[in-house]
Amino acid sequence: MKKVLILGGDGYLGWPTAMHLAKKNFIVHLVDNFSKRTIENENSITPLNKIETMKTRVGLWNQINNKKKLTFSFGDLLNHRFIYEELKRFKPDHIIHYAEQPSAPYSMAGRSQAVFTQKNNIIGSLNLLFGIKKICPNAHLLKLGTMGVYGTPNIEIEEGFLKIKHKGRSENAQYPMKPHSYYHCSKASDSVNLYFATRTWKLRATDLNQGVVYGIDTPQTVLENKLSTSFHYDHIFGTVINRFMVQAASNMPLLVYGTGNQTRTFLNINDTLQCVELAIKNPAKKGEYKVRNQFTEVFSVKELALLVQKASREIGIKAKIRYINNPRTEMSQHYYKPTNKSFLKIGLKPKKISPKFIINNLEKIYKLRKNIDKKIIIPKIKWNN
Ligand code: USQ
Repeated sequence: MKKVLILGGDGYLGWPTAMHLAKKNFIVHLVDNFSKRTIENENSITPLNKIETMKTRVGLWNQINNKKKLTFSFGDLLNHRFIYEELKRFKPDHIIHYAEQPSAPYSMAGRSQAVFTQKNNIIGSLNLLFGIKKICPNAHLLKLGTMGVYGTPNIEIEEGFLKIKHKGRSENAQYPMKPHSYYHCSKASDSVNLYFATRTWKLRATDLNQGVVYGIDTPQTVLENKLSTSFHYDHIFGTVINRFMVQAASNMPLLVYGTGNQTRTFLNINDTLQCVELAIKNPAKKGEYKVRNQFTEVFSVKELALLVQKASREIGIKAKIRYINNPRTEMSQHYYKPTNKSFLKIGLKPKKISPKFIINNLEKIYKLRKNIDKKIIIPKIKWNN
């Protein structure tokens, strides 16, 4: 059985990925430093549903699945000795690296948040690369990247590279990066470092340039309430579709930033699991830096608000849409044409967003509505403050 090390195992994606891969007969070990929980505490943010400690969740999973046990270590990638020890002890075949500060607004809150984000993400990943080189150079690294590294260019978005011709000569260059925030800049730096490590040390790495994830449940999180994953709707960690659904369920207007014509890529949390499994089964070769754009659909923010509004009406919720001044600096009108052909080629079957999906999620959120704290919904962080 293949061994998978999941860094960032306590998070929105890390925890469901761990259960999914354990179910698929991988031996899974998780690592986390709980830095997201620290940021939650510092900002008085709680996820919609109470999230059990890692110890409780791992213990419960192991009780239910006697033969597919998970293990967990507490530790920080900024401590290179810790991650070296983990690699030595566990000897992973694949390493899924989610262990980064994931919020664009948090990274734009001020100097110390921007510095924390870049130090945590870039140096943590660099320590990991040195660890892999020293201890397990044949392990396959799957690094969670972001579609936001590309920005919104006026040409089609390819997967990681762009063939350019200049003064009669040509080059396959890393795709030009124009990140949306200091968080997205940290992912851009990671991508440069990853590509360098595969060229120089012949490591094997896949950069998963993921779009905006939405959804609450996976087949494993619904087995028991205490196996839930952290679903955020606040202005720091909440992503747009999840926020719109919570706003509708709590009788608040759907808050569209700016004109709502800004367009992004999206995917269901279950498709994150599908993509990660496909990327493991189709690994990068030795010395290869493979980039896969990980999304299933493209929408403008306004289209999403209208989708959530329409589905809400089907169950008697009269959600309003409110266009507010955009707290971010982003293009309000732009060309946007990204490809996700590399995942489609290896078998991705997209679960597209549907009114039924939105209604199911709204009903679940409605049951938890007493937990909704409206104070943490209004955006407070401005890109330009
Ligand atoms: N937006 C609204 N209203 C809201 C929240 C967001 O109109 O209440 C708009 C934003 O202006 C933005 C878009 O929705 O144009 C997406 O914002 P988001 O907060 O859902 O997503 P973002 O900040 O881009 O970051 C999220 C994850 C990040 C991941 C990224 C993928 O937090 O970890 O890397 O999605 S991507 O957007 O493709 O870069």
